[in-house]
Amino acid sequence: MCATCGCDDHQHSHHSHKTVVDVEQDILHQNNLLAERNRGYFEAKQIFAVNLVSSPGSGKTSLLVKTLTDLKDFLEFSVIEGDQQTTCDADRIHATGTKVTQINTGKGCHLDAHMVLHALQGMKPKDNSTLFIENVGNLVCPAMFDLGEKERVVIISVTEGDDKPLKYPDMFHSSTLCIINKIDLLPYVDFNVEKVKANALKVNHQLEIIELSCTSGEGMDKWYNWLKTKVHVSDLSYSY
Ligand SMILES: Nc1nc2c(ncn2[C@@H]2O[C@H](COP(=O)(O)OP(=O)(O)OP(=O)(O)O)[C@@H](O)[C@H]2O)c(=O)[nH]1
Ligand SMILES: [Mg+2]
Repeated sequence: MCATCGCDDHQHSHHSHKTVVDVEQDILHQNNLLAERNRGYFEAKQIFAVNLVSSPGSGKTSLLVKTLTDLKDFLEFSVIEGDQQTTCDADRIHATGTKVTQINTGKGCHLDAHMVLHALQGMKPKDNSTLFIENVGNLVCPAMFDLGEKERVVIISVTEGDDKPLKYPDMFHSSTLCIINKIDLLPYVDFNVEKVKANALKVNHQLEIIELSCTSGEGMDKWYNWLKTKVHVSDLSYSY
């Protein structure tokens, strides 16, 4: 699956277990140092950085497109898009008029702090702005890689099954907000919202949870209020 984070090595490596663990720790250590550098940059420029993570297709880009469209007159945004291939998502963001940089990871199954550092050097987001980083669609590897973000937001959609927080705990454990997306589809799928919430809270007691639908717009106000609180904009009046 991934050429860089070492997740493949567990199954296929001929190295001893110790070597694999050493290599992994080294990669993560290097990543953490660069993540701290990014974090310092964000703090100095008062940039609110959000790392959006989820399985492929849970609605990361849809959430961004709707948010950027609804709030662009009130907040300054920029976006870093992470995908293995294509500029599909960056094109969707660009269409909203928002500054966007695409990172193609090739075989890599996650963004790392170094890639984000490079993207920042090119795009130079404005002071006091909000930066969304859409990670590669993957519920596993991105959990291990701190990008220097202030908040990590995990999206789960109702077509994925309410057991996912238990099966992929690292992602839910390392996130501060969980968005349950596509609630417009609840009548058609076997997905118990109370159960997924209980499962997510089992993994992370402090996780905030918001249910919404990017398609119908239901619940989007709660997400905007979360953003508003985090960005510390006191006199923001929305018109969505
Ligand atoms: N019914 C419904 N469909 C949605 C909703 N949000 C997103 N979708 C659809 O789900 C599909 C995937 O959405 P994306 O926003 O591309 O998902 P993503 O997480 O960015 O996907 P990757 O970048 O490939 O990981 C699209 O066809 C969207 O139209 C929603 O709230 N309800
Ligand atoms: Mg996307």
